[in-house]
Amino acid sequence: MADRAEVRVPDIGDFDAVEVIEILVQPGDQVAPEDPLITLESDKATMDVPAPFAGTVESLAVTVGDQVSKGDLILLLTGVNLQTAGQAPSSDEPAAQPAPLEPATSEFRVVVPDLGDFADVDVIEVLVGVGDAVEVEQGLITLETDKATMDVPAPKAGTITALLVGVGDKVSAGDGVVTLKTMTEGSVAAQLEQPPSPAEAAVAPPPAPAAPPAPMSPGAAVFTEPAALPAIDEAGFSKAHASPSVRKLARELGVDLPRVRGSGVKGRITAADVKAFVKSVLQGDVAVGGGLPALPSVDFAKFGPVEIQPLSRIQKISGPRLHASWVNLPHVTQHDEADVTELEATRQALKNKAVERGIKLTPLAFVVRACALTLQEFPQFKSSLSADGQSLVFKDYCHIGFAADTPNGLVVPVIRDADKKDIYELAHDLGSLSTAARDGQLKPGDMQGGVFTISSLGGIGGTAFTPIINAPEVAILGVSKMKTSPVYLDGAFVPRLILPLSLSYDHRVIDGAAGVRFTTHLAHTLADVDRLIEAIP
Ligand code: CAO
Repeated sequence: MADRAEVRVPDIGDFDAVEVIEILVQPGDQVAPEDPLITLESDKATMDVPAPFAGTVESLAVTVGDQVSKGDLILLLTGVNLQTAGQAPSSDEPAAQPAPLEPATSEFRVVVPDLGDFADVDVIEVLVGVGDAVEVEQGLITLETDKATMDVPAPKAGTITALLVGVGDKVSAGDGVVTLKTMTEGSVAAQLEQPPSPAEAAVAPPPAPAAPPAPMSPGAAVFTEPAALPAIDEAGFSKAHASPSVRKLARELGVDLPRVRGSGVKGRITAADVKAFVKSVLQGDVAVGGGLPALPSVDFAKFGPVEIQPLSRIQKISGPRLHASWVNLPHVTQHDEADVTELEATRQALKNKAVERGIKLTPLAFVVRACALTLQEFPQFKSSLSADGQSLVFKDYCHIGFAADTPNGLVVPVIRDADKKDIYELAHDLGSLSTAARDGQLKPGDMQGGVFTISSLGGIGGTAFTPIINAPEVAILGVSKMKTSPVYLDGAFVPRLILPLSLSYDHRVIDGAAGVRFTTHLAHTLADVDRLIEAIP
């Protein structure tokens, strides 16, 4: 059968036995080149395998849940136009030893998309450098007009080979931004299993270079101008658990992916979820907001010398997240105090023992333990509101995050199963995660899955503050510096060591009475030293 071809898993880098999490086509479906066929998920990434050429799906060789590796058969295509495909057909005979093809690479210019009425727009930031690996949709440069700022995103994943603009340049639609070297279309490229015979190879045309990208539609640029559409949280968008085809759909529809609740495996966002989200917005079920009033832009240099210091990568990521939480979650902060006189005496007594085990026993370990115990009694404080705002998601696990101050900015490593760890194990985890955070060695998994966060400024000072909730969590505990204060006890003032607590909570989920019950319980737990230091069964 001359027009029949096998589509196999392409080279997917270092990954092996990757799970098929979605089949996007059925037998009988007509597919065009680059149409996504299946979605694969490793522990690091979700990727689509696109059709290498047009054809009709004859049969599928994989199902959801299968583990596949490079070279595994995905499906059979019929009606393949071999002239345009530039490839040799598969025969009905079992395939002879195929030589796995190297992924084809191509290099092309990414150009400024159609900017509507704008021309000669200022480049105010270049977000990448030569040699950087970029993801599809990752911002390359930021443009600014007097009305709006927008990122020009990478149309494909690849490596930057040249920068064609610099900060201060003025650009218009069609001007080059960078040159990008890609591995064919999408994150990975599907390839024909059957290589051409030596004779065919001699005459076969070389693989067609990837077509240069069509100028991007205005929808591809991300306007942060106050507008009727919901603003896209770029940092959240790039992290959202969705395949490239779903991301593309979300871009086309202007959907802010972090706001969409994923119904797929492990919370992955599917195309149906994106469409359902759009429907809810149109029906008015989901508020999208109308943008915030812009802040005045001041030319500080008019008043004296200034120095411009770019934000760190972490600041660029955490800033929009903090902002999103602050503007989306109605924060209330409940301040309280815990009497930690006995706790501190016990900690001092245990400190040296801990040092012998290579552990630094700081007050924070006790606070984590007390929070884990209190969260058992108040599970609502480790729940999350569903994206549609209609239900609460209760979690049967207790991974607690803590804010760590690093030279590059704020990060939140997460202690896994904090409720199953004793005080020494918690202190050990705090130490090792803090060190990794400061050395920039945290892995993405070390910062995921938290249900509640603690921000301790107690080692530095302060009496109280208003921590910002690490959304989609619903509460965060701020801890300030303990100090000896006069407390009226049994008819006399006595010196007691007092730890200030500041609990911020999402008032949509937690009401004031629950907030103060939580901090009261937490304060009692911190005073109950025997409970805090008891071994975990
Ligand atoms: N009151 C008084 N002293 C305290 C204290 C408190 N509440 N908490 C800690 N301390 C003391 C510790 O005992 C330690 O003293 P010694 O060295 O004499 O034993 C000292 O302060 C420093 O502690 P540490 O910082 O090494 O350890 P930690 O476990 O308290 O904190 C970490 C670890 C990573 C949370 C901390 O280093 C950090 O980065 N804090 C800043 C967090 C932050 O920036 N939060 C704001 C985020 S925005 O909301």
